[in-house]
Amino acid sequence: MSNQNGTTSSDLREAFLGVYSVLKSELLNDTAFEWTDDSRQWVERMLDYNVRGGKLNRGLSVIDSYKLLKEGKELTRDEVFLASALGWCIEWLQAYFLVHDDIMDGSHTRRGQPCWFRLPKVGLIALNDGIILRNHVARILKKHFREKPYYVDLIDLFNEVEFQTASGQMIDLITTLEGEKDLSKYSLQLHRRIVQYKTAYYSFYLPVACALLMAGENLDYHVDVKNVLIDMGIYFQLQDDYLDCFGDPEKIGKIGTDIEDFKCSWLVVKALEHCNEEQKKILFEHYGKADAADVAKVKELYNHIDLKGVFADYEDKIYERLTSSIEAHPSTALQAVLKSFLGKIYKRQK
Ligand code: DMA
Ligand code: MG
Ligand code: MG
Ligand code: MG
Repeated sequence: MSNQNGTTSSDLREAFLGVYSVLKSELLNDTAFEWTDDSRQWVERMLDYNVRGGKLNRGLSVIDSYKLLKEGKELTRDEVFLASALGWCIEWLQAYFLVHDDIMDGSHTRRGQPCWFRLPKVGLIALNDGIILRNHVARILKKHFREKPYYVDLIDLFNEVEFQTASGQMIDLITTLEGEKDLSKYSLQLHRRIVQYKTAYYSFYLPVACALLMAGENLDYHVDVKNVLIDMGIYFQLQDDYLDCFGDPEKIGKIGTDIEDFKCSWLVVKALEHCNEEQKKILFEHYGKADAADVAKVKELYNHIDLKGVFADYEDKIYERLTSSIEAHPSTALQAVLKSFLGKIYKRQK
């Protein structure tokens, strides 16, 4: 994804990538485990496959945000390392969620390659790999932040956000249960609840909260920043829902499964709003079926009612609304943090 504000200079990006190698090597030499060549190779391959290779937006946002909070003051090497390590903790956490999400969603590809669990040698070992990824976060935090005054707050932050995300995943999944497939229960309100929990906290609030803690701030005083970030996260997941159906798989690196999976996607909620009775029947008949012909019917209907146009209008409105809430914020440093986030996702294609 392009960084329209150019806030992460290429050397910060390079420093960030360098920290990955340091963290990986520490984890592969963790003395709490008696390593063998096999086990070390497994973890290394698992990390390179699942942690690297995303857009790294969430991870890079921590340094970006920290730098903006410091209002342009040059960061020390130590600060760059620590902000990068926190950024990587978010990337690790996300890798854990995605490895499990792809199993639960029955997905085939992720980041332009087969989902980890689809590899013949991996299969359901991927479940345990997910748990290891989550444990790595705690180990990175312990190694590098144990002596910091904000260590307890960091641990608590990661725990809270993990709980919120897992709860969001739960409601995303239980709304699709076989035998209870009833489109009429799908509403914008339900959609908002799902995406706020499954995406917004870990993708948007977490990076900024990490930067704030590193800068010595008390998160209780930043509820308004949190609210704007959650709205931005909801907008981001709405784009994810849109791209699941209309995005270019080459660009987004994954093939959508929301229609097959009977997901409470923003698209189906909006379709229900714009359909006449006859079109609704088509939707009820074909939504949530694995067959390509059923999926095609649903997509044809989406085109018929011009959901792309509905989305484009909505996107403009959200952008305006978010911009004005950002501009209402008293701190210019925090305004810059929030604007940088918004600039990175507005009209994204991947
Ligand atoms: C993603 O929801 C949420 C988490 C916590 C991974 P999703 O299934 O829509 O994501 P994707 O489209 O990337 O599979
Ligand atoms: Mg998924
Ligand atoms: Mg999912
Ligand atoms: Mg999706």
